[in-house]
Amino acid sequence: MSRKYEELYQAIKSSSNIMIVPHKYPDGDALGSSLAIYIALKRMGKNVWLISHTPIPSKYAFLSENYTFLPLELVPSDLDLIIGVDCADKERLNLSDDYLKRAKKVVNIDHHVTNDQFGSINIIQPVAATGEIVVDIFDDFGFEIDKDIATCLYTAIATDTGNFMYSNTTQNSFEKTARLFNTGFEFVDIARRLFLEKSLAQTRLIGLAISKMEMFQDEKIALITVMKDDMTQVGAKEGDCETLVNIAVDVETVQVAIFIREITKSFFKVSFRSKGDVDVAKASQVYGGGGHKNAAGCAVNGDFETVKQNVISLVKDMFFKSE
Ligand SMILES: [Mn+2]
Repeated sequence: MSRKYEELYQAIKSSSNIMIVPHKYPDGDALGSSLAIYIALKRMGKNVWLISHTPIPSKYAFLSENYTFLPLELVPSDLDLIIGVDCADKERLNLSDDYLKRAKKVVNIDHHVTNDQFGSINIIQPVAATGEIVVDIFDDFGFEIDKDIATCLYTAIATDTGNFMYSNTTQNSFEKTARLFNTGFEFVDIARRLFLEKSLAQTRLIGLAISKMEMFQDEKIALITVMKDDMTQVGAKEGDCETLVNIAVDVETVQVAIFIREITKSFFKVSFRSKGDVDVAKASQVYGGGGHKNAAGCAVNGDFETVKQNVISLVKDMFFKSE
């Protein structure tokens, strides 16, 4: 056992009351990894509270069918251990210094290289998903990984690697996932839920949005817009917009996809996706937004036509000026 793992093992062993905290606005990795730890600690006979600062996205509701993510207020104050999961920094852990002082120790399990080491025990490994670290820890500790835990950890790794298609995917991602298969977890069913299934409203919204998609710059720029009326027409909810910009960037000629969503008549959310070296984070920064090279976003004020023209001009000038 490595020194870090030994420290964690001892901390768990000597604790009775443990709180597990995924980052706010939790994704599949944060939810799957924290739920896996919750199940394992419960089985050890610990008193465990699993919290979430913000609602669980409906896509992941199946994970918590038999478990509840509590609001922070329902956790008793005498904690021995707080375990932050998939939180790149203290801000994402979202607990005040006073709150953290309630616990004897704070554990920080995460995979972001930028992690600010907020814990008293920091287990940070630069892998694709926190789920990969959890598989490693459980195997090292000799904790049994059964169907339920495997479902959680597969969800964690598969979602953070974009179904094993993002550039962060490594041999380790596959190995840690492959290791889960001897549990007989419902792989096909879970994969379908995570990567194929959509609500009817979402499916209709995709149809509507694609029918209105506009192309610019020899079909290298695609623009998809969704107005409030479109959402109402198909009965879509906010989360139903998620995949639209990815559909646009998957058009083979497209290098930059832009997605504009009307929030109010004079306020719009804009998402960018790109392929290869086109760094759309630069475009979102012009409007005070952020993101990564191939996926970024920002919010823009103005009337729709002005916002649309400005965003398209920005992308043309920034990435296609020489053409
Ligand atoms: Mn993650």
